[in-house]
Amino acid sequence: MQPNPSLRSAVATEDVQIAAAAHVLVRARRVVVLTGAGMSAESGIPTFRDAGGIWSMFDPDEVATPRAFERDAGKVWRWYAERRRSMAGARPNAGHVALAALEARFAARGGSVTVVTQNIDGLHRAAGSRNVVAVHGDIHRTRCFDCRADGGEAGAHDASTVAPPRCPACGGRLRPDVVWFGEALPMAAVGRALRAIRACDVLVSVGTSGEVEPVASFPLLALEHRAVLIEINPAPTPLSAHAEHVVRAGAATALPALVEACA
Ligand code: BV8
Ligand code: ZN
Repeated sequence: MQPNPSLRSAVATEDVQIAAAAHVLVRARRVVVLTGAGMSAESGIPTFRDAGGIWSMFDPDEVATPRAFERDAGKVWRWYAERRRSMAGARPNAGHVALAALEARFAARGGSVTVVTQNIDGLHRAAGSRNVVAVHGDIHRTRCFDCRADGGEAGAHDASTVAPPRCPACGGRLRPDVVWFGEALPMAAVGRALRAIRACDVLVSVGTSGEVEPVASFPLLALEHRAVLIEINPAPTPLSAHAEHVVRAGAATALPALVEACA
């Protein structure tokens, strides 16, 4: 008699979940790891939609849309400057470091690991990951709201400005180089991400609620191309039902264990 699936999943401890996921991952050649804010939670950077998250304290329509910037550019600039200040001490956690090690290991055997991240904190690159596609931009960079010219490092301006600095090319206002609601994602980044997703054998979704489009549909695209989906998240998401393997744990514990199990 087959064990009751809900009973089986209820008793499947984290170790069993990790072993099952590793069994698939170790046989893959091309892997995509899709990360969201939960990836950086154990680096001390708040998520958006968990209890007490960023959107429980701020209204995205007030600080994360082009309209918000047109309405009050100073308020948006200061909000991002405060977020940069609050993440200044954040360091890559063991999950980021494990992904960088996984990329090196797969490259050494002719495979690939591509990190497609919604995070704007730069922690994957800081951990040593090289093949990183930041589809929602980079909080540490600026560009011109008016002519889109590169505005350089954001930190260079933070100390003195309460209003957005001026664009060196056209005199317009600089903005954070991130993707706001209602804005298209950078085409080059999306192109790179979609190529990797269409070609991957395994997609590991880590620390994302799967609520923000178009990224929320990326794992389904991988499934359409016959990839195996693994989800690492302490909480269920709309993706969980589509995942062949689920690890109900935090990124900083699950990823090192998973990478270790693939050694
Ligand atoms: C677009 C800015 C079209 C950067 C962000 C109505 C009007 C306008 C647009 C729309 C609309 N309805 C729908 C849309 C589309 C909209 C959208 O999807 N809205 C949703 C909310 C309904 N999408 C867009 O607007 C996108 N653009 O569609 O453009 C277009 C096309 C052509 C031409 C013009 C326009 C742009 C989306 C990007 C928005 N930018 N942020 C910033 O300031 O950070 S959104 C924000 O959400 C962040 O980027 C974030 O990365 C992203 C996704 O959130 P998550 O990363 O998943 O984080 P979340 O907090 O939600 O979840 C955390 C998870 O981690 C949880 O599951 C938790 O359980 C887990 N977790 C917690 N701890 C841990 C953990 N996991 C592992 N380990 C742990 N320790
Ligand atoms: Zn300009």
